[in-house]
Amino acid sequence: MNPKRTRRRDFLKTAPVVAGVAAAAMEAAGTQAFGADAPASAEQLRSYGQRSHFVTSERVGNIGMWPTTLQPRDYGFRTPLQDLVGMVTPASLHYILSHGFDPPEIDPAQHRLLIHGMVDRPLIFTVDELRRLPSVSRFHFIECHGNSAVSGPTGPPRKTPNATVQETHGLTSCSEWTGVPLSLLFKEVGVQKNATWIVAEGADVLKHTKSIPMEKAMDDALVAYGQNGEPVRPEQGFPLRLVTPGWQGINNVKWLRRIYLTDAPHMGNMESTKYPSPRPDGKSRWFESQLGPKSVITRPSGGQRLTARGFYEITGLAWSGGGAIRKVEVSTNGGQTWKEAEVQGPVHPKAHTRFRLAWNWNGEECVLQSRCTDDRGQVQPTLEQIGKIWNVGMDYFQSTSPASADMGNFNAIQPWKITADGSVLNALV
Ligand SMILES: Nc1nc2c(c(=O)[nH]1)N[C@H]1C(S)=C(S)[C@@H](COP(=O)(O)O)O[C@H]1N2
Ligand SMILES: [Mo]
Repeated sequence: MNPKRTRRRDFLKTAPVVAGVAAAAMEAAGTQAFGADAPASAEQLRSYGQRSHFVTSERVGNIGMWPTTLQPRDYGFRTPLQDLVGMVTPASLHYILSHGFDPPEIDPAQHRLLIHGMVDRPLIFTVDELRRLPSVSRFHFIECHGNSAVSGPTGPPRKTPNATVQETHGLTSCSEWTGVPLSLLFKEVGVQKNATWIVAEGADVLKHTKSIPMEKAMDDALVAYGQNGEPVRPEQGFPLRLVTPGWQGINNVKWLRRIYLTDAPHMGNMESTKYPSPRPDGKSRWFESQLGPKSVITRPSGGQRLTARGFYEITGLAWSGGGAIRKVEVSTNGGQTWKEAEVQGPVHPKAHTRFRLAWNWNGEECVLQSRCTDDRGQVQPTLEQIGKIWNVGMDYFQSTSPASADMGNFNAIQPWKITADGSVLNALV
């Protein structure tokens, strides 16, 4: 007999229990829902759709406020990964990291992109002119390199037992980006031989700038005007943003208005002060731009509760700045043994990839975790392995010192502990 079938049938034995719980929960939710906000009018829904007003999943801004003196706004807003299905993040739930500022108000008809510096023909493009050029659409994640590491108000989420996956991993999102390859624009302006770096600048208050090596710019960078089938959202850089697939979020300059070609990195504000995050082994972290392989179980995850023993689908997301996800393994016993999870299509390079594994919870305490491998053979490390590379012990990860709170490119395997009463807790540190 097909072993897969047998397993599925075993799970179905427990189905009545699951269904019973669900029916009761639905009834409770239904009663409450009548008190919720009034739904949008049918007319409003026809002109531009909204989700059902019963759906309340939202971004949470909990990194802390900085710089408070200029504009008191949360520094970052995290994506509710626990509520997402599939591999696309709705644009309205894409995480936001704008260094504490509201998006600038930009009229796309007035907006210009200037490309100059070491070029034969400096050029200015309108958004309409860019839209006339050959375009590409590609799925890519954008992840802040501080994801899973930077502090929240209660300290680094990695050492907070009741942290949710939104808090531990919510600074990554995945969209279909549409735009013009930067290499094509560079053909138009004529790149000079000595131009080895580009400096991209945004139109925001801080004039965010980032130096990027020419090699990356020519490889797969995009000047994007589209996100998930519509114009890029204001918080994500409307009307133009740079997309640097698989590289630290900071390179994906929003409200893009200028690209300067030069022969050395520019060392702008963000790249020379907040972002080099010195490693504990004393090495600087300048231009360590590509993000490593990373995955996390989003269901069940921190703060959720298993209501009864029996069947659950374990599901989550995997991604790598190095390429496409080739394999995801899941352990339900704290890493003693691993099973290969089903990698669910579509699988795109440098994009979130959904995985899932059928699981039967026997009601006992256990630890769930996932580990991914990309198509370069890079494997997601454990916390212990990261400690070895950085030459620190586990006590380093316990500490709340600013240096350790700021560590970048943190891609450790994330364990979730299921307690006997079904609670799900962060078990990383
Ligand atoms: N112009 C501009 N671009 C920016 C930023 C910014 O503050 N201003 N933040 C950067 C950082 S640190 C990150 S992680 C990503 C976040 O992109 P998102 O807000 O679309 O998620 O944008 C990058 N691009
Ligand atoms: Mo970032």
